[in-house]
Amino acid sequence: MTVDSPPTSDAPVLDDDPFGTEVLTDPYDFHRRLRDAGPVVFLPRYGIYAMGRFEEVKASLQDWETFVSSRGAGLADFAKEKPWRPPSLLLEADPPDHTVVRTAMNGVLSPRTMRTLRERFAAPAREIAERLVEQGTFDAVTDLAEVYPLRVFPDAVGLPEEGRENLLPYGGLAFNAFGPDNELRRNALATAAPVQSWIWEQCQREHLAPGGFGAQIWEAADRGEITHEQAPMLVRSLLTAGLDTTVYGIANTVYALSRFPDQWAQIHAQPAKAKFAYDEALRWESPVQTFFRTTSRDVDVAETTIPEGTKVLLFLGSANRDPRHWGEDAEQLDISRRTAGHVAFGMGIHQCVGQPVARLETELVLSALAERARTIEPAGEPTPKLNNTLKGWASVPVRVVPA
Ligand code: OVM
Repeated sequence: MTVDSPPTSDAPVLDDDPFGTEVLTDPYDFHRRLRDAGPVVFLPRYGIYAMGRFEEVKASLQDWETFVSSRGAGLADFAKEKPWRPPSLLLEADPPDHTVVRTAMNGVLSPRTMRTLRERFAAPAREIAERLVEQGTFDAVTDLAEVYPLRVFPDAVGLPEEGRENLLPYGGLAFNAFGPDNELRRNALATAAPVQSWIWEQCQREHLAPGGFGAQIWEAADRGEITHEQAPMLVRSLLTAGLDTTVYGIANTVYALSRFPDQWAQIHAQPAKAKFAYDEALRWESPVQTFFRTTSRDVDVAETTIPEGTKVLLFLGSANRDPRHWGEDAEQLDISRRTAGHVAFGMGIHQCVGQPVARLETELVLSALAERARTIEPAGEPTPKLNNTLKGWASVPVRVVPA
């Protein structure tokens, strides 16, 4: 093949744009067609391969030697184009480099750290839930999902108060930047410079309060687990991936439960079931819909040979609804389902390192709400929020009836 010939493949082909408004707004019909077309599908629009079935998505996530991350987790191939920012040492790295920083990060975001945070995270969760239930009608995004993580997470990192309004835009930017050069990505990058420079400044040691995740990362450098050059980059990972993800996760969970009243009834009766509701909601509407990998060699998947150096788009959100794995009721929200193995947090060596924090936040705020609200129902049309990677809502009006 010459450089100018159109990319071709004998794999099944879909002409859809997975980053177009239609699919980003409501991806589920496309997911179905993607899964039904085959285990691996060619998308000529971008000259990439895509996988939407659970089995192949999971296998690819686990095979980090073939499906590498060091060439970027977005459409851009770092072997061919300059990344929009210095690559993440975690997300956009392979072993052995990845292993060292990941081990240090696991230490900071450990179960032991979570135990020390539980009480500090619980009080604001109760306070917010109480106020919203009293209010009766509220927006699950702007009054809850964007409020609670911002109350607890920046303090847990040890950030200064000033400039925190940059955090959500930066996360939105980073997740849009995984996509193609479309309007979402261009608009996000156009206004990025001041946000980026604020973020990088906060990653430096002098801005990070003692005891927080940020200071603990720097202490790991003092102990020689990582270098002092790596420390601010790992703080940057926290600031990139630690906030939007939980905002979308909480909003999507409340959205899901407000559409399945019998499932809310179960967590109202037993608020300890909030953690099962969270996993099932993440499966049902995964905040992180897609990640790319790049092939490090020619690899056969089913009947198709994917050539070396090809971008492969893995549809986490589609794998999580694949009836081949989850059964014919995959599109139903059922908090009693065995959700273990869902790929909403990824799978394998890159599986979300912040997962314990996300779980702590969501379980606390959801159980606080479930205790106080007997029912929850839609109180108006939700407004989608479009992002090249994240699936979620700008607004989800709901009404609750106090217990
Ligand atoms: C990072 C990172 C990790 C996971 C997701 C992500 C923007 C970023 O290390 O910066 O999305």
